[in-house]
Order: sequence, then C-alpha cells, then structure tokens
Amino acid sequence: ASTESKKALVSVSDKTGLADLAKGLAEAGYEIVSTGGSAKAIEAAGVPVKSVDQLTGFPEMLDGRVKTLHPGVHGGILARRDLQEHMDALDQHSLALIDVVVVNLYPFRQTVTAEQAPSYETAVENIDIGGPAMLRAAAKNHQHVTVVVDPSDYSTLLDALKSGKDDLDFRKRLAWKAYQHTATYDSTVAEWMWSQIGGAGPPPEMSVPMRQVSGLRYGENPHQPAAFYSDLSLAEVGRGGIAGSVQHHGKEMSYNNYLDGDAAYTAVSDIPQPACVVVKHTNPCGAATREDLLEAYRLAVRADPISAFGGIVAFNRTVDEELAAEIREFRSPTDNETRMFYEIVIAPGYTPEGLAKLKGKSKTLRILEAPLRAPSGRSLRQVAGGWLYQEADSLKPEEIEFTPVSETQPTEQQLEDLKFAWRIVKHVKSNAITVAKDGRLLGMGSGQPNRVKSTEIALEKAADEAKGSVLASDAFFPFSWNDSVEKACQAGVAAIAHPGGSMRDQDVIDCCNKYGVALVTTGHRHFRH
Ligand code: 93A
Repeated sequence: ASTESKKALVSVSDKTGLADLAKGLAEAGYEIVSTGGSAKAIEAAGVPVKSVDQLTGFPEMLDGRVKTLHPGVHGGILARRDLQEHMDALDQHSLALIDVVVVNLYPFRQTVTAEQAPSYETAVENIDIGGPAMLRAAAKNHQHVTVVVDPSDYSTLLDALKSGKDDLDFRKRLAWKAYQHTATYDSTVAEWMWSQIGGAGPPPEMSVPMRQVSGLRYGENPHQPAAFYSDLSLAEVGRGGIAGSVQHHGKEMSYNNYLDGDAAYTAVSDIPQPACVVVKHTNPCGAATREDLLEAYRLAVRADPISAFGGIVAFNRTVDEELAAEIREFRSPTDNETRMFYEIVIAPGYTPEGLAKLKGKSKTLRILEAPLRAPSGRSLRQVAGGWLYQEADSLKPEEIEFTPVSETQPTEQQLEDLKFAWRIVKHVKSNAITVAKDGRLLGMGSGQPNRVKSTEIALEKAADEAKGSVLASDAFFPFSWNDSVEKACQAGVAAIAHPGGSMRDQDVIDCCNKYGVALVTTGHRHFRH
C-alpha cells in the first residue's frame, strides 16, 4: 500500500457541515476523496479534493448507481493493516488505504414520506446501495478505520483525529452507530416494499426502527432502568400522539407518565366534539364533551375527583387563559380545601396567556403539547419472547349500528349518550362498564375479572346520578338475572348498550323489558386487555 498521506472518503447526501468537515480533515493532514456532488461542495469550500474515479480509475456509471462499488474503494477500506498478505495484495493492485469513511445515505425515508408522494421509480432510485456498503465495510474494519454516518459527529471526529484520541473504543462506538443506521435504513426500505406489494396486515417478518427520545430515570419502579423511544416506522408518519409531544414545563416525564399520558391523549383524540378526558393508571376516570372546554373540564373532574387527583388531564382543543386559570385554581369537589393536583396536562395547543397561566400552577406540573392522535393502523404489544400484532381498534360509534332490541325505545338524547358511553368504554380496560349522561362520564368500572363487579363499581361511582343515565358494556352480558343488567336497571339506568350475541341475549332483553329500560345492541365489542 502506498505510504502517501492518509485518506478520508467522503460521500454524503446531507451536506450539512460538509465544508467545515472538509477543512478540518485537510488540516488534520487527510487527503479527501469524494463522489460527484460531495466533491463539488468540498471544492466550492476551497478544500482540495480528489474524485473517486481518480482513485479507482473507473468512472461513475449507470446514472450514479455505481459510484463507489469498486475494489479501489472497498479494498482500501477492508484491508487488514496487521496482515502482510492484505498489504501486499493492495500493492499488487496499486490500491490505496482508506482510513476514514464519512457517508450518509440517500434520503429514502424523506422521499417516501414527502407530502407529494414520489413515483415508484423515484422511490427506488433513492435506495442507497453504495453508501451502506461503505458504511458496513468501514464498520467491520473498525480496528483500522473510522466511520462516521451522522453530521452531528463531525466535530467529535475532527477533535479525535487532531488529538490522536481516535482510539479503538471511539471507533467501535462509531461502528455500532453505522450498523444501527444501515439496519434502520433497510427496515424502512423493507416496510415500504411491503406496502408496495399490497402487503396489508402483519408481515411475516418485521423490524421496527426506533430512536431514543429520552432516557428515563427509571421504569414502572425505581429499580428498573428505562428509556422512551419513538417509532420511526412509515406506518407512524403523521399519526401524532404522545411520542411527538413537546414539553413546555414541569418535571421530567417518567415511564408511567408516558403510559398514562398516552392513554389519556389517545382517548381524547377519539372524541370529535371539544372534550376533556382524565386518566388514572391508563383508565379514563373522567370524561366530558361540551362546546365550552372549561365546562367539559369541570364535569370530567367531577366524575371521580378522588381518582382525578394526581391524574392526567387531556384536551382535544386549545387551552386558553380562562381554562388554564380554572385548572390552576380548581379545588377538589370533595374537599374544598385542596387544589387539584395533576401529573400532566396535555393538549394540541395553548394560547400564550393560557400557557403562562398554567405554568404558574406548580413547578412540577408537566405541560405537554402534541398533535392529536390519528387512529393508528396497527398495534404491537410485547409478551415474553414475542410481540402481538393487531390492527388497532379504530372503530367509532359512527360506524356502528345501534339497534334497539327492547320494548322501550331509547330517546334521541339517550342514543347520543349511549354513543358517548360507547366511545369511552373502548378506552377502559376490560371488563369495562361506563355510565354516562349528557355527554359526561358519571362512573366507570375497569379491569375487574368479572363484569358484575365492574358494573357495581361504575354504578357506585355514578351514585344518585345513575337515575336516568345510560350504561355501556364493552362485551355482552353473559347472564342477566341478579347480575349486571338487573343491578343497572334497579339503580335507575334508563338505557343500556352491549354488543349482543350471547346465548342469554333473550334474558337480557326480558330483564330490560321488566324494568322498562331501553336496550340496544352494537354488534361489536371493544375488549381491551
Ligand atoms: O447509487 S448508489 O447506491 N451507488 C454507489 O455506488 C454509491 N456510492 C455512494 N449511491 C452511492 N453513494 C451515495 O451517494 C452515498 O451514500 C451518498 O448518499 C451519495 C453522495 O453522492 P454525491 O456525493 O454525488 O452527492
């Protein structure tokens, strides 16, 4: 191998920081070799640069599809400097060593997610082949070669090269980063290909590219290390939700904050009218819709003030000053001494005055702003040693037939209330029961292993207000007499919605007829385990 100056190969689509990088490399004594567009930019910055074809003696061809795919590049990257045979082989073919490789790839992800969808051909042309090959080669030979894929690492690279601190640990870390990058890149291409071959639903193999948004102090409990990642899958583009949130104020987000914040924001995003949802431990314990968001907030908290204390408050409209003031000062309806305390307020926006007012509530209150969550196309959940995939439950009451099956017909208002109760019951852990009236939740029973208990809890919370209310059940009632249905009727519930389809459906109908309660079936269930 030649004993000329050390070589850096630079081939980047993202030209951010390129001029400074080139200057720095030249100062550190590197000869720069570069592909077409990168070479032009380096030249324009007044730094001497050689083109790849000067190195390989072979021109770029096939519209740039073959630029660096040549032994003159890959031999120079992959040769083991500690093996005489490798060095001799380079000499024999007059190839030079390449010591530093700086590459970032054709912007495939940006191309296929652009507002103006690209043609199939354009997308394919944006699949980078030569770049990943160089990154993988340089990363493999990290014993001898330094690889950089991220422009934010340029200054660290230059510092290390100049100070001689480009040691093995440094190169290993950069090699890890390069492999992580090519893996993410290829999983994006694979996901896009799956969509192009009409692959709806679960692909037989899948990798989910993720990027750490933040390290977390701990997981559900203090002895569990944890971090939060955003899902970079194409399936997530433009769907909003908590992963894209901005925190304006307050204590650092915790693992449980993300979990509960997500539950609250997903639920409130599901409601078309202005609404407030209060969540505790992933379950909505308060919810209300009102034209006036402030009124919705008051009613949502009132459903269960004890549970709302320390909960998450989510809105689906902008929070203004008046509402912020109310959130700040609102006292517990059960104990007028105490101001309500919340972990998080989350909304799609705040007026400047609203935000300023809310910040004054406490130092710790986390104030988040995030685009509303669009119904997600898929859902992934972890089990030991695997993942469960399903299409997310994005069924809305508008898409469901509410069919009266009792002698008593539901009134217009009751039907509206049933739809509201139905919208909320979907977000409650099974067995889920919601009791509602006038577009507000009065009580809910969640997560009980038997439906009777969930019903009792929901009715107990609704208390006197259960009279004239409506009740929704996320799945059908398996029995009737002396169980959920009769308890609801006796408590004064005026209308009930359940999926229907049980062998005991007729018993349920008979029970409602006995009490003059309106019963509707939805034909759909909303299990949430
Ligand atoms: O079309 S490629 O897959 N074929 C190649 O041989 C090749 N070598 C580098 N794309 C290739 N590249 C990519 O070109 C790099 O990964 C980089 O993203 C881009 C830089 O091109 P330019 O310097 O002409 O802007």
